[in-house]
Amino acid sequence: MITIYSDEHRYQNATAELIDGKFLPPFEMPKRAEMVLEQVRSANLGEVLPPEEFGLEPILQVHDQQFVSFLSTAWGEWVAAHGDYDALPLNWATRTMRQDRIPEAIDGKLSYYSFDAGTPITAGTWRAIRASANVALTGQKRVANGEQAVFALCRPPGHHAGRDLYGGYCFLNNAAIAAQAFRDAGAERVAVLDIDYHHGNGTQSIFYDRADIFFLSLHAHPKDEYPYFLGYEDEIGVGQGEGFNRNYPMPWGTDWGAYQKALADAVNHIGNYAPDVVVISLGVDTFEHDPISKFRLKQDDYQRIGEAIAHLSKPTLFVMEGGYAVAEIGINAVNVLSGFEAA
Ligand code: SS9
Ligand code: ZN
Repeated sequence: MITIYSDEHRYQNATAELIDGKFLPPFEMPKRAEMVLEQVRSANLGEVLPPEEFGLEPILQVHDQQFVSFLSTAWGEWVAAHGDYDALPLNWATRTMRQDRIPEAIDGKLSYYSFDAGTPITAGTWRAIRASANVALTGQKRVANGEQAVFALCRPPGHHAGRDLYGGYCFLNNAAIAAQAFRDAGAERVAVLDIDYHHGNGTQSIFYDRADIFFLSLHAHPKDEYPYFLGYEDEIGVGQGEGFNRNYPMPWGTDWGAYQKALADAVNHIGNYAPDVVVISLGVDTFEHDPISKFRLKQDDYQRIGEAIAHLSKPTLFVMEGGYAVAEIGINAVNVLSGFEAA
């Protein structure tokens, strides 16, 4: 299987991350992607190729123009206001406040366009996120041109990012951008299966009213886990999209036994949908030793995930999302891919 990778992810290199009330060294760090690349190489998964440049057009099929423009200028505006520190928002427009005005001050804009304070914008964020989107789009193009499966080794991840919203380490929704690009290249139906530990709230919200892109997510229950405010089972889509969104929220402590059943059900629904292509939001933060998560999947379980996905026999684009047990991310991610290829 071909892997698409760019070094430019290293430009997203935050000083610290606000988590559990503490400023800690970032969990979402460059080493993550480097460890996955290292495992791709040592497992001889296949060729590693650089991304092509696609420009902003495919990004703007999924994201709001003003949001993208905000991402491109946020760092400069922040430095002018506060100096050379990572940019973080501190308050949000929640109940009783207005959401129909976009503030002019950079702090207000960060608040308007974000949903958490754990996603720093740094000097290199814009450069890194464009490269990450190009990695996904290059993988998409390869699959559209006949490759059976491609691994887009994206970093930063994307599945929490909405049309005009960033958070959860995500700015541009790589998987959604790729799914839309498949549609624009002629695919009639696309299924996006999100197996990251966290609900893919961004991807769900982007495609919620559409029948042409079926979104399914297996994740920790939002009553217990981040992002808390989306990912319940009764979110089934709206309007034309009704019936084309499926959530599988699961309790803390979920291991292969329960996970396997949810995965089998999701795969079965995808099979019935008969998509032209499948996009996998590949998070491996479901791992038993992940430092920020509470599922209990083991290394070998990732092979079985790959096998289950392979049974669909569809052209498949794997898009890297989360996974924070840095030493094992590569092993677990590549296990999904080698399980897919062996099936
Ligand atoms: C844990 C807080 C988690 C955000 C995690 C985003 C994961 C993206 N107490 N903060 S895959
Ligand atoms: Zn995650």
